[in-house]
Amino acid sequence: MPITMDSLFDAYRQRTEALKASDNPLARGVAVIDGAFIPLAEAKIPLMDQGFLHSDLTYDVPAVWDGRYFRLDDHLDRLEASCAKLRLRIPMTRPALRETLVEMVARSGIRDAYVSLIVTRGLKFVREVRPEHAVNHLYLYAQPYIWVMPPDLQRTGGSAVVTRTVRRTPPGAMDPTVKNLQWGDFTRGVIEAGDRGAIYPILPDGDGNITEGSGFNIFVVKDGVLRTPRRGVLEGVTRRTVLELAAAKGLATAVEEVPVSAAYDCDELFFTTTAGGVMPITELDGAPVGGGQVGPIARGLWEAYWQAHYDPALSFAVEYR
Ligand code: PDG
Repeated sequence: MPITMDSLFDAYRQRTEALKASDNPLARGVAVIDGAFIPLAEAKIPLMDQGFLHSDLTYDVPAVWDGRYFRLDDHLDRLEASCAKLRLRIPMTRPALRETLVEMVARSGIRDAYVSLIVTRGLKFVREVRPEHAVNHLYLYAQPYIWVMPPDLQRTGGSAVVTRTVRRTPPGAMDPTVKNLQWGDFTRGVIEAGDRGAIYPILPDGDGNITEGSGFNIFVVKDGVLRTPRRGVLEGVTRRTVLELAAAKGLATAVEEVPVSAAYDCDELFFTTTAGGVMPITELDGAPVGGGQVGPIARGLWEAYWQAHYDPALSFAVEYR
């Protein structure tokens, strides 16, 4: 049976209701602190953690869908690469980390999870310690799946603006391929979008191109060709999945500079993130995108994206107890 929005969201709603009825103390979220699995609401960070004091950290977010981790190793590869760029080390071996991530989700009983791994410098500031001597901290948690775009809005598509008051932090100042929580530019973007009657901000780079938005990559579709910005963005795992799925459908794709004007002159526009998948945008700066309805390419990729979550080459099942 091919996946449709109706079938996917109906099955998801049933799993969510079962989770809400659960009396498992970890069902509303779980964190791993010093090797112990505790309810997320009770998890704390030490005030002196430099991740908190100076945002000296990197993180990654894989997801579990319908009881299956999706592209976990791709997320762990990206986290390792991010750590290397910041001279951080994950204080756990890869097999132990993988096992803990599976165990954490299994214990919670959460079938559809947003999973976060955060690596911080630790308790010593960079002025006090050389990176090779720092004792880095690792925080792990899982919570019920987060939708950057709520399911019902995915049916009609969301609204966005190209921001006028803020640009994306330039790569020379902060490397956006290192997933980070320095969200000052995105936060300003979200506030501006709300002020202008829209939901999502698209941040330009200040040189006439678009980059990304508050937690998602951006695709523009024109005459059947998909384009997504090359520079100034996180190299999203969802973006990569969509590029692969599009190529498998025989669609042309390009990762390159995408001028702001291309966003205003496109047939379809959509965003991608682990926290919500393929998110169609049908209104930009108050005007309809394409015909103002979710387009066929976005819809086809939406279906292929969720179908891919059952592909054993990309996902594996968590064994719940
Ligand atoms: N760009 C940025 C700045 C992101 O934070 C994310 C993911 C992406 C692109 C897409 O990457 P990927 O396809 O690998 O997920 N960010 C979401 C944010 C969630 C939220 O709550 O806004 C994530 O961390 O899942």
